[in-house]
Amino acid sequence: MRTQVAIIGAGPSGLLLGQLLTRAGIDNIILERKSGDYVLGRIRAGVLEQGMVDMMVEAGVSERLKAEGLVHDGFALAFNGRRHRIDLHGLTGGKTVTVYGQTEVTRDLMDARADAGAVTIYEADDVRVEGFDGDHPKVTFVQNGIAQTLDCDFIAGCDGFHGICRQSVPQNSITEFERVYPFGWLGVLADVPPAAHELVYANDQRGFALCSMRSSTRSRYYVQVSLDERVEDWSDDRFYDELRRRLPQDVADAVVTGPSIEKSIAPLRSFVAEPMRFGRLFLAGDASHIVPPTGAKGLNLAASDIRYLFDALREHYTEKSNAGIDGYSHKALSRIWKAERFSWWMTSMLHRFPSQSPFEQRMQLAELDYVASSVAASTSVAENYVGLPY
Ligand code: RFL
Ligand code: PHB
Repeated sequence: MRTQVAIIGAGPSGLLLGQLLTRAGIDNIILERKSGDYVLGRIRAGVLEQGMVDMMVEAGVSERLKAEGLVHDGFALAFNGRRHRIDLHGLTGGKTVTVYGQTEVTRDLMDARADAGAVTIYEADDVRVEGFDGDHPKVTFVQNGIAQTLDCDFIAGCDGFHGICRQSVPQNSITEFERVYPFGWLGVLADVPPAAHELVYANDQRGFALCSMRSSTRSRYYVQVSLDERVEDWSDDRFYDELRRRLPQDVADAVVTGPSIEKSIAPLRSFVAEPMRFGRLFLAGDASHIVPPTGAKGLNLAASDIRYLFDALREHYTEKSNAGIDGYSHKALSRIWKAERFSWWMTSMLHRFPSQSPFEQRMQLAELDYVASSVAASTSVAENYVGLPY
């Protein structure tokens, strides 16, 4: 088998890159370890920056996003019995975010790929990437018990945090930076109308809580939990009780309860691997960096990586220039580190840390009070939340 770009992973990064390449006439094959249904079953991100929405338009997959996505002009920070609205639209000269689930993004991209007749090999086992330091990289894998080889010009490692691409790079050519947080998020998805029209991020004595949504009839809620909590110990009733206790009274009163259709605990981590290019292997998305979800940046960073990577590959094939390829890692990382900073800062400001002293708690509240009382500070939050320019 041969293709121009071998893409490892059919998450949002791999599918978006594949769709853009296919539309530009650049041949690509995606290899995915799981089944398509399994990938679609993961409930993850819900907030898209304008830059990501624009890329979905460019990829020709924005019809449902435009019809069903909810445009949000602001969100609320709740703390110490108060609420402060970050007016995204007003503070950024008209920018907004769009609430549209990662599951839907993935579904739209999978459907478009199928329509275009581009190849995705699901349930590909034992995927290995080789020869990327020379001119003839290849990917080997096992399909239905049969060993296969895919020769290619480039390999795009879009295989997420636990993927094999990053792990295939010699240890002395990669540097990793990491912070693991001493808590996780317990998330519930339920077919009930959202408690508030806009997202509410709450800093409470009992821990962080977030009210989010997928549509006017589907809510997504999270509460901070310690890492030894087990999802089996959280009945829906226990979850809603805990959520309500952490929210401002009027929001708590507006929470409509209903059976959860998904419930899971996600650990929180900040992580960056540098660089993102190793000869003819590129890393993109969660394969090269992780942010805690508090800033709603993970999926959006995957999209900005693909912006730079797609432009670089298109330049290589259509303009015979390697400038984009040579600049990819530096360009992507400078945006990534700023999103890492924002996500770390939002996480630090909004969660209860087990080791937190009374002084540190006061510092959190002072920080929130400052954001709420300063247009400059609110503007900084808003411009990061809507997404820094590509
Ligand atoms: P993915 O989605 O992990 O996809 C990687 C794919 O690669 C496959 N794979 C392999 N395939 C072949 N061979 C191998 N050896 C392979 N190893 C792995 C995997 O099966 C998978 O299909 O990475 P990608 O595409 O880079 O996308 C990244 C996003 O999924 C992620 O950043 C976001 O979900 C993060 N995130 C959020 N991001 C936002 O921008 N806004 C949000 O509101 C937001 N909320 C969240 C989140 C992530 C969460 N969790 C559970 C981690 C909320 C949560 C709870
Ligand atoms: C979500 O809806 O899943 C969501 C929204 C905002 C975040 C994180 C997750 O910051």
